[in-house]
Amino acid sequence: GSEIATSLSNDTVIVVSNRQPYRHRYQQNGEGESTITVDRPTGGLTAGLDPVMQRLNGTWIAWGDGGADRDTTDEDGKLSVPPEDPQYTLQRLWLSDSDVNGYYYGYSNRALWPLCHLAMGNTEFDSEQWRQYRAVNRKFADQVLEHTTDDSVIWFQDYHLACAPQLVRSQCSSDQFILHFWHIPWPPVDAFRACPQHQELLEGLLGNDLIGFHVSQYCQNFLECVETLVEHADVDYDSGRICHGGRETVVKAFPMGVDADTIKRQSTNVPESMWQEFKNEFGLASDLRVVLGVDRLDYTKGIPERLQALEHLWAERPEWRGDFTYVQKGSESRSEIPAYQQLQDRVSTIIDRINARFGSDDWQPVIMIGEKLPRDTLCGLYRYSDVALVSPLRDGMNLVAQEYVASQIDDDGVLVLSELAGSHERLGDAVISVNPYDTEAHADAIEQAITMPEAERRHRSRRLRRKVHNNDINAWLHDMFDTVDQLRGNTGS
Ligand code: GDG
Repeated sequence: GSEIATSLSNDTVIVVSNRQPYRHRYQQNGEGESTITVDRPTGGLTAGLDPVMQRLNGTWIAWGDGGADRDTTDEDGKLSVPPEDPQYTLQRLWLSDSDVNGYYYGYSNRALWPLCHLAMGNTEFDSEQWRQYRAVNRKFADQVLEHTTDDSVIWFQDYHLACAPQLVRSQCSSDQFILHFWHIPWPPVDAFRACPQHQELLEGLLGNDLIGFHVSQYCQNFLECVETLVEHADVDYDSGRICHGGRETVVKAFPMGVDADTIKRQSTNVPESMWQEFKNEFGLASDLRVVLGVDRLDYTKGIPERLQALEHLWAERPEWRGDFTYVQKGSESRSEIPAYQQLQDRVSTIIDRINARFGSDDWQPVIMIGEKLPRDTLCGLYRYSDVALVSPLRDGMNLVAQEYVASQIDDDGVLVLSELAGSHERLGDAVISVNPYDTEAHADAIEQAITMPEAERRHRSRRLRRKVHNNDINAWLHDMFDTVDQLRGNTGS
């Protein structure tokens, strides 16, 4: 890998996230004995950041979950990782069931997640959950302070930790640099002000020296929230600088990328025979075309809207019945929360209806795959599918769209992408754009994708792949750490 931020010396970087990069699990073997296995980081941020942390020998603080996690760490929750070749410290933080219910399934995912995605109907503001959210943020902040040295760079991840930066800031000197990457959208001020805790959330985040969002619109929204809702804050929109309480916070867009080279290699290594086996396993005829969707089962991903567009297409244009099957790779997510159970039920109902309405003895219109697939199988699915449908109603970035592009080593797949996903900002001019709420236009877009001539598919795919490779996860990390260097007064390299 290439060098990142040469001015960062060893032991200075502290990453703080809800999810940990290595998770231990007990597993029963054939003889009924239990052994401990470790889950490696897969995909997205953890996979991109893990090699950087290995080089920098830093510390990663995260929620440690379950008995096997406890049994693999020392008394203080410390573990050197990767387990077989220790390079940096994983500091696990223990939470009670009540903490997890209040902080994670409560305030994070019933208040902040729907609020930031403008799903106001799913938003609950519960003051007890808020207290638990703040208390858990305090626990994270205390752990950070335990590990902080004079020149630490402390990097918070995401919406689970909005209060922690200010809690850390108020107890350490200004030599430490605190940054935060917010992985989901930031809502416009008119929506955000509905949150009873808006003031504390903004003040928590203003403990950071730098806040990153995926796209400039979220930065703009955040700056407007600060200007409107925080007293005595000066906002400069052009530079993204906020002055408050004698300190400065910079807000900047860092559109996240994927590990494009690894995805390319993985999809190259998947033989055509694997694809035939996959089709056999799921009862798909060998000459049937496949249209693909890959999502967590989340109400922000626009899955019912996508299924309705497909239903509309098969109803209005029967010539497409039997031409392709839609494969929905949908992993269950946050099932403890009623809105997620409702979404799962709704998706199943629509799929059953479509299959009953159009299916025949030798063709099933929609197939649902619930199990988590290994990374290389997923890359194979991306590579050999004819079309991918990515139709969120709102999405911070959406990495599936970029992963699909990076897997198109034969340059023949077509991506239909929602205008409401962050990734549309970069990929928009080479995909088929869609407003997922407009069922007829959505159906037209799917038809356009399945009928696109080969020359146009190749042309678009090459352009998309270039964008995704030029703006991969390493470019993102570089960009972020370069900005940290500049703001700390180093020129970096
Ligand atoms: C949040 C923001 C932002 C899915 N199924 C399987 C599997 N996946 C992997 C995908 C992809 C990841 O899950 C999903 O990432 P997304 O970006 O699409 O969506 P969120 O989970 O909502 O992520 C989002 C992201 O944070 C990063 O900032 O882009 O906007 O909402 O990597 O590949 N991976 C495997 N098997 C599966 O079955 N191995």
